[in-house]
Amino acid sequence: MMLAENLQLVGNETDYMDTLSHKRVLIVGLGKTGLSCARYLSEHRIEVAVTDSREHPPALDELQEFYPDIAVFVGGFNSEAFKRATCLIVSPGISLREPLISEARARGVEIIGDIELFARNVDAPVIAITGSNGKSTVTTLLGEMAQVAGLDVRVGGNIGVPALDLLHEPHPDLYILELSSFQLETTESLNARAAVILNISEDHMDRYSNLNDYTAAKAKVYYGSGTLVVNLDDEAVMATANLVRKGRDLVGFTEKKPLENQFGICIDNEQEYLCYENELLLAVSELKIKGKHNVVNALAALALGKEVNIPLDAMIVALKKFTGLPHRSQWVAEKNGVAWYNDSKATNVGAAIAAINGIDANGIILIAGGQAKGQDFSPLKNVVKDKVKHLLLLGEDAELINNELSAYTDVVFVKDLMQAVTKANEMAVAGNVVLLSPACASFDMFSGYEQRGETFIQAVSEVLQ
Ligand code: UMA
Ligand code: ADP
Repeated sequence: MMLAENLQLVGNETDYMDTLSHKRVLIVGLGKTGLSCARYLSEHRIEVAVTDSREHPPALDELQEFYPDIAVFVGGFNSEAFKRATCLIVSPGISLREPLISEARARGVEIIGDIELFARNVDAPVIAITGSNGKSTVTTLLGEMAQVAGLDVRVGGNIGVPALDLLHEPHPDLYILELSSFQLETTESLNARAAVILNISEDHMDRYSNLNDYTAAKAKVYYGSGTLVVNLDDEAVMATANLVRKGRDLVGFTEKKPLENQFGICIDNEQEYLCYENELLLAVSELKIKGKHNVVNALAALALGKEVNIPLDAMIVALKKFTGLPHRSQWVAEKNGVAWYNDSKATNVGAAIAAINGIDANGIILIAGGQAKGQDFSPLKNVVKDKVKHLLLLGEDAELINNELSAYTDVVFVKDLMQAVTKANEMAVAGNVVLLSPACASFDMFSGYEQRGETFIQAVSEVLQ
């Protein structure tokens, strides 16, 4: 496609597969990622073994059906397989602090992840997107912008389709990857054409020692020689970018009026506009996605798209159409002047703060709780004090949230989402908004945030009948 001519190709180390073919490769983890690695390496005739600590990992049946010759060790990590291996490909769900992995590292065993394998074999420009919140929204939006522009684009990574499953002929014009800190831990050579850390706030504190440790993993998205796209309003992002920058191009986005080479918000005739430098691009009121955080997400997508020469007019067409993803500040219903929103994907405090701030009402009835993942809930105090009228808490760590917030709002404990919705319906008066934005992971009560969101939507439809 014609725009591809403007896109520089990133590094392509086909020799790496040769090197790998002389190693004894152990894939650690047999979920989506482990399966994608087994599939990719088998297709390249590289012999592998697989191990998973779970008795029946999700991809076991598929692996055994399609790759019956691959040795598989489940129901615990097989220490003999680790001792034999000279290269480990570790799935994102497994901490590198796992003792058998640390021991392997001490023996000089190569340790990589699926994104590193992708990076060593990719054949077209990559845009890499990480951050504590907003990744899936920006990744999807940018994918839609590229499509409107007529690019052959493949979108994947943490958002769902494992990156290696995107690597097949014919080569596309562009890859867009959502990357988690877990995936970045094992990634050194991605060299994205443009990369962004959207924001940094506490998440996964049950896996990292502290915020620095977590930030260091995210910083790897900027490794290489591509453009650094930065959130000018986020100090942690700026500090991280400045550490790795070394004279490279930097493009910024901000909630303020933009300066040179920046995307931001300008006021014209009392209306807010998305802007590039002085140029007005689109009135904020024309966006279908709501809340300041989503305006910032739109600016981030514009900044990334510009770096791979997606025409501004195509990006604006896509922006106007984009209605957002399910489970992210998703409008569910309105009855008797009360609006109901599902923000089940808010699995950390930063996300819940953004969702609450994004709602244009003071009388919010907030439903929150689940697994805390070691987070500090105190940053919620101010928004809860200002905007949340009742806080309905459920799940494993409800008490922890209560300890931080009970001084700032009325707290009610509920046993499940049905009870939360019933209670919220009794409490709400016209003008209020009921928001599910849990600030916690869902795995104590649900299979994931999708099931939690769907359960909420179902409960709302039953209660409002
Ligand atoms: N696990 C074990 N033992 C093992 C291997 C895994 O108990 O031997 C557990 C992990 O601790 C984890 C779960 O199994 O709880 C899944 O881990 P996995 O590495 O097998 O995950 P995959 O199925 O390969 O899915 C991963 C991402 N999951 C994680 O990082 C936990 C998916 O992101 C991603 O879509 C997929 O690769 C494709 O790239 C999901 C996620 O929750 C959506 N990501 C986290 C987030 O967004 O907050 C980081
Ligand atoms: P991620 O993929 O990083 O989890 P999503 O785009 O799926 O991000 O959004 C998850 C939640 O994070 C949303 O429901 C919303 O509450 C919050 N959120 C989205 N964008 C931002 C942002 N730019 N800043 C802060 N919070 C955000």
